[in-house]
Amino acid sequence: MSRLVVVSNRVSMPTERGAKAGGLAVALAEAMTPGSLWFGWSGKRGATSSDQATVIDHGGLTYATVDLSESDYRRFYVGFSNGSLWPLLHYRTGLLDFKRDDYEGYLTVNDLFADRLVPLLRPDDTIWIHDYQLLTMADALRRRGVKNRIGFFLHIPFVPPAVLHVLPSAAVLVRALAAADLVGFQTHGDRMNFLESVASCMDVHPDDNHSFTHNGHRTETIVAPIGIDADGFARTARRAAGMAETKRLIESLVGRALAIGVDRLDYTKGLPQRFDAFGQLLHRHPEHLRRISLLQIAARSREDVDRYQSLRRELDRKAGDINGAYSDFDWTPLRYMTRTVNRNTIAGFYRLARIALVTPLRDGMNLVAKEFIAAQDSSDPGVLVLSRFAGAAEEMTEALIVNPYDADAVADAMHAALIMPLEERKARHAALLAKVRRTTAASFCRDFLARLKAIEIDA
Ligand code: GDG
Repeated sequence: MSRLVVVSNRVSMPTERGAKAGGLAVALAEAMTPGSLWFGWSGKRGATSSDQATVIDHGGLTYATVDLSESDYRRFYVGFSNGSLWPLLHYRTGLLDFKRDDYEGYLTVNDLFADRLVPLLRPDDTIWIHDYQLLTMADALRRRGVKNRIGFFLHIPFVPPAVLHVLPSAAVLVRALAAADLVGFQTHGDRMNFLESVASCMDVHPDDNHSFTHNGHRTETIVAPIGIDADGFARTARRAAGMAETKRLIESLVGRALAIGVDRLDYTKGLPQRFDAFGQLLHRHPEHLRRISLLQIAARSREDVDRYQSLRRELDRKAGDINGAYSDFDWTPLRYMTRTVNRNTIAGFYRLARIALVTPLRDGMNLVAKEFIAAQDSSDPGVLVLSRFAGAAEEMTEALIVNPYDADAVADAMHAALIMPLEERKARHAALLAKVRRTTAASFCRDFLARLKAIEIDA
């Protein structure tokens, strides 16, 4: 049987597991059947980038990691990946901080990854590359003569050509992606944008299967929405009911409704707009004064990128404004924390919440929306307020779908959620839960890999 080789920017080493269980790490853990190899950056920065990968066997899996020099890390990761590609692919062209030197560093690190991976490869390995940091790696492997099946999955959105071309060298990236045999997206909209970009950059048009051929190489595409282990997460949430943190939260609420937001502190997540909408709820629907608290967990992220520091200052100020304007001596409307919270604790908090606010300005999928639904008590479930610009909205149509830029509309959706009759809450939750249980982390991996392995390649 062919061995699976997963490549992602960051490898979570077994010793770090649990510390930072984000969506990507959990989904990839599902893909890693015994014998698989996981290759990527170690998270370590040194004087020079590694001249060979460090290979460790653990728990039936092989982990192969490389260190990056400080300069490679800055140009590849901070500079181009997070300063150019991240804002661009979230439609935020105004935030683009493009520097040619960063772009060159990006190509260098994608080449370095390919150079360090090639000696570890076997002829029948199936290679699965993940996400926006590694757009040119499939092509880098091909240039080194690698003939294996290569799949690529993009976890974040893909933009239409008019937005894409704001980035200098965008066409180079699109052509490099076409070196993969299978390119996967979270939504139909993202795939359509990619195929239009292929047409615009390469003058190549897709067939009826959304595949295209360029210089004799055929590239297939797939829509494979990522999900979570819904039943496992539901168990975690139920168990959390007995935890000390859950009890403390219940006591502190003294019967008030809880609204919850859980996000990385990132400008794509629409946090300032969410705070404004919460302020609007208290202003326009004063019957909720003293009756609701919003708990916003905003785990600090990418603190070495300037825009993330200014966002944090903006949120500090807005939180102060709302609490200054509406607090009472025994009630704080907004509880805002930038610490990382334990995953089990978060599961218990979701279950207590009457509303989840998942209102990103753009998001590839958004796993918080799925976690919240999985965590609910189905006899008295909370209501999901979901941005139409999250990939999750393509499937999760029974949520209250909002435009996150419209503070009044989000405030009205919160109000509707607070007064929603139990029967309607149950019906919406049941429909959403069925969907969350259907597309899980495991089914995502299975569907993508089945399609990749079915592709005929000329060896
Ligand atoms: C990218 C795409 C796509 C958050 N705060 C804490 C914490 N989290 C966990 C959540 C959730 C995960 O992190 C976040 O996943 P999201 O999907 O919401 O967002 P991104 O991090 O931006 O992920 C996204 C995803 O990749 C997968 O393809 O859905 O669109 O942007 O699991 O619960 N976890 C803990 N403490 C926190 O404070 N433990």
